[in-house]
Amino acid sequence: MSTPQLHVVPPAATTAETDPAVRLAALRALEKKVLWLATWMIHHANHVRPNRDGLKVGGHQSSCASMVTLMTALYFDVLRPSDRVAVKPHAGPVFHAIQYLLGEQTRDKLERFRAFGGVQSYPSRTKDTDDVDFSTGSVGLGVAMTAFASLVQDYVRLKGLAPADQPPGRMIALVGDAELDEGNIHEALLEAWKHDLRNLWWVIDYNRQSLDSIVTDRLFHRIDSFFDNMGWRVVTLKYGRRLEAAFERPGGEALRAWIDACPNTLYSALVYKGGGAWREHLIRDLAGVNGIRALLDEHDDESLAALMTNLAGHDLETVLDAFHGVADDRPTCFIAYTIKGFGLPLAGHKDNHSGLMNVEQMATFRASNRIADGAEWDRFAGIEVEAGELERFLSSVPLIAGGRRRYRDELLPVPDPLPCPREPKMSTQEGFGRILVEVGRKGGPLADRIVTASPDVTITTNLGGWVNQRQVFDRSRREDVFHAEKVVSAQRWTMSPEGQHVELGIAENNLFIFLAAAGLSHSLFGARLLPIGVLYDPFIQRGLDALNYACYQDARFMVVATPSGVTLAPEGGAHQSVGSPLIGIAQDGLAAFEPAFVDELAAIMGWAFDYMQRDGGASDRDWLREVQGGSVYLRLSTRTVEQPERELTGALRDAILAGGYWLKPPADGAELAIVYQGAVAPQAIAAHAQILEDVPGAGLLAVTSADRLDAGWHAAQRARQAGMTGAGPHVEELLAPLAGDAALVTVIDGHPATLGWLGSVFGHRIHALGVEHFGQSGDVIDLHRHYRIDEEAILDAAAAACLDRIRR
Ligand SMILES: Cc1ncc(C[n+]2csc(CCOP(=O)(O)OP(=O)(O)O)c2C)c(N)n1
Ligand SMILES: [Mg+2]
Repeated sequence: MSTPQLHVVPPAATTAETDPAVRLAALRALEKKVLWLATWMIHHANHVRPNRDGLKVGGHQSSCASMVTLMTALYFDVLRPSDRVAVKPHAGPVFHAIQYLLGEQTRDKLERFRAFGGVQSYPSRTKDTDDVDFSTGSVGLGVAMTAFASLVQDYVRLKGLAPADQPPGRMIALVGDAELDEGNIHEALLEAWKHDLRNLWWVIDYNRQSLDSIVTDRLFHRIDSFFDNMGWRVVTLKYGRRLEAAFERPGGEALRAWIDACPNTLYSALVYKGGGAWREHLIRDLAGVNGIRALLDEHDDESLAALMTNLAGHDLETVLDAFHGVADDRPTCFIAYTIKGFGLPLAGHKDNHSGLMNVEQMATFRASNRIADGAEWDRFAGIEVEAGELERFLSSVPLIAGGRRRYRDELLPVPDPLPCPREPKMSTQEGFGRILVEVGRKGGPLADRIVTASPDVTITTNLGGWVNQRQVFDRSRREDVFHAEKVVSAQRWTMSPEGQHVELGIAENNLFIFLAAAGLSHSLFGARLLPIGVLYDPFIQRGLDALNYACYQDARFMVVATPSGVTLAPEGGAHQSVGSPLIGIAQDGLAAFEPAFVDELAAIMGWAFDYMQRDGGASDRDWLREVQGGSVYLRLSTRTVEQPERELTGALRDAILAGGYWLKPPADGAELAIVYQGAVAPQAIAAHAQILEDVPGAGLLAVTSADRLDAGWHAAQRARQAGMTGAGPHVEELLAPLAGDAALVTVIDGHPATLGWLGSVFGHRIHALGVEHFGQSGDVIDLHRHYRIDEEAILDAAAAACLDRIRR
């Protein structure tokens, strides 16, 4: 097994300032300033800015204070342009204060923290305008994102896709300690170990507080050991320099032992109560220890409190030394002991998570920061270092030295049309696998930039052919032992840096976070990838928050979910998806399709590869995201379906992409139409043929995307409200030939509400068939009958619709 050499990140460069004392003084001043600005930003939003709706604006002054030292050290000194950081969501104001000091954020936005158009509640790549690398908010996801970003960085670097002059960066998560309760972090940790990831730092803000309470004392040992188990270096930053010096004095060992043994709850309570309380407890417990009395006598209450809270996570020099001390690419976890609310009167109180300083507390804090009235936003007010010197220091910060950190890459041409396999009968799942194999066989830039990934369902989703052709990605080269031993198998998987398939363990969260990272590769690493994630449709829900997270960051990817619905029949019960078409409609940033035929699928995939690369920026006029682009969800099936013999005309292709077309057009003024989406096409076709005997003008509408039809309809309505009278949505065009009082019988292997809304477009009567209950095992015939989505059910609904019309 050989491991190709990735460049190791060189030891972190420090700021250009060479005099360590000057540098430290500048960093100390900035640390103080950052705490002030973050605290003030939240205070201003809650107590100064007019409040129009009576709701508490909120913000997390204590969570911010906890991270100020760590983030000051990183952003103003340790980070380099290639590094990427996921900031703990509740430290958003700290991040934006730093950006403001670096000249990357405006005062106006800070003043509008959590207001419309201002700084977002939690760091957002898409909604904030400063240099957010990864969005955070739903705790745990940003942390995992750094692991998959590291994987993607390796992927593009080992293939030589990243710009040659760009050194590798460290993917850094600033983690709240309670975030470690989120299972997705542990899933990611295991996957990171399997992929032997490098250049990954997780900095844990170990303030031993969550939202509700103080975390258990024993947690530290667990944290330490599970990172250690995964091969990470663990650097524990426990005590600051002042406390370490005190431990060297007579009685120091006893003092250390006392703090080490102090329960988190008591430590927090004493932090909150202050010097007098520390003194009382130390006298009670250590009075007889030689040296303690002298130590207490030398400190007044204020300096005793400062000493006892001198944890390493608030000790700038210790933090800097620790970060600069890591010079290799081994994944490293820094456990930094901190105090939630450090430096604020909220410090240590167990209820401080949502606590806000009151006006009096703020006045005292302002005085201690020497900030005059009206100078609250002044970058240099109250700072002890001379402004010019600080300005010079700021302009030499390595992170901003290279300019813009959002990269671009060229667009990949998409063959038009994509190759489409021709068989009399096929399933969309089979079609998908074969289209991909054909794309791979033709080769070229598009094929080379496709990266597939699957959570252990590569073979069962028909991706095996593509993987045989393009092989599995791994940082190391590993032969396929079964193949080498001449064991017959349809799969031949050699692993190497050239491979284009990322095989993941069975954790759908990881799949979606991988797609988030790979789908941002153009922006993060300057190398465009076209990621395709393949999973079983029902398990989208397992990773739904991560899917939402990926879309929220505007990552670009294709999700292929197959098989789906009750049509996967014998697999049965819990494996059947009901609500996923509604997810497809509701999920922002994701265009959802459910084709019935493989030629439709090929057209959609060709469009999707282009759509995934569009980057026209968001605009009010682009409600369908035609210019902006987005990600794509394909809901496919294992059901073998007779394929239509046809060549797609341009008009038909456009209709497929807009969401639907008449497979059998209705007569003008027709009183009935059958409308289907996806794998139920055969029974819709059969029922329609029968209905024609009684209702000769009835139409048969093929919906390829309820999502696009719905989005187009809403977009057109909004456009018309805005005065653009010519805006006509595709769905109106489709339904226009029908009589005003016509009935629509809709059918889908999924929730009936997916198509039920079609009745609202022109007020047509609707009979919506679909699945509303948990599935069970059976064959397709039994299950379609049971859930009333078979031919008979369609005929019954059509008959009811016609009777209904007569009765009216
Ligand atoms: C998935 C998710 N669940 C719940 C929350 C609500 N929440 C926000 S912060 C938090 C606790 C954070 O504690 P920790 O990570 O230790 O950060 P600290 O505030 O102590 O710095 C919770 C439960 C959330 N943001 N995301
Ligand atoms: Mg915490």
